[in-house]
Amino acid sequence: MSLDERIITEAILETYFAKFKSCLDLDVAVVGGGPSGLVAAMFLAREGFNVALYERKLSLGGGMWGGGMTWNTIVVQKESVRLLTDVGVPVTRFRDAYYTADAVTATTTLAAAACQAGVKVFNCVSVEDVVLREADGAKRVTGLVLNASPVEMAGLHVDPVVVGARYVIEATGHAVEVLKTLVRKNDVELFTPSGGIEGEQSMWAELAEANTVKNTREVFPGLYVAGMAANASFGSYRMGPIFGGMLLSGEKVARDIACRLRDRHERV
Ligand code: 48F
Repeated sequence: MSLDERIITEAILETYFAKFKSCLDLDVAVVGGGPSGLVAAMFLAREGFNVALYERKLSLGGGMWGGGMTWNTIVVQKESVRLLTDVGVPVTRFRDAYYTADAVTATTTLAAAACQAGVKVFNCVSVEDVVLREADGAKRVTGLVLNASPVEMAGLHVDPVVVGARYVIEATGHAVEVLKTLVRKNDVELFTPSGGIEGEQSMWAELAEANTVKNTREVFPGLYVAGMAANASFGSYRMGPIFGGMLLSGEKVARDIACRLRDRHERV
């Protein structure tokens, strides 16, 4: 077969920008492709919602690749095992309610499951801000401000572009970047005890895991937090290389947002 490099370029341009264009008016925009973001996006896409996931790095998976201290095994507790086995990740019982999985298999399989569910993934894209709108005296997050990660990394002065979303899920992990930007730039009060970002506390795996799921909720109109970002927002502990809470958090945020979207569609 003869090859024309111009057609290869055209194929990339047309296909990529058709995907981008189909995401200008999203049901849900997920920021961060770690375990919580991947699971959330996968469940919402399976429900038929228009879901995009934006990840700063080239690779999806966030902090899951390296297990603990680069030893690439992850631990999950019994109640979250089904979220791995359902997508085909082999899980082994270690002792009592502690189970292990290969970190690379878990990461790649969850990423593949999200893609196959229909999530539109934009890797190498950084979320640098949100879109805010005010109606009837109440502010709401209505979209995301995006830039190419290499632009951000090089510190180039290039303006971003914008997509709209009915709901945004912040799943950026410890950094809780989107919320920090929202609070820094705007006079807003969050649905947290202090009205601001409560901040992450030191290691306490048991409480942290339970609280990750409890803290997975709307933190500002239109903006949900999931995964480690939930504990950083509402103020709880870190948990280290146990990942059940991250997976359950992704499932919970997807369920909550799906309910609200369905309610909205029914009422329209
Ligand atoms: O940190 P990360 O894996 O988030 P998570 O789903 O899981 C946390 C665990 O990995 C671990 C833990 C114990 O289980 O505490 O840390 O809460 O993934 C967050 C992803 O978000 C990306 C980042 O590159 C990472 O892959 N990210 C962060 N900020 C942005 C972003 C941003 N502004 N724009 C796009 N992606």
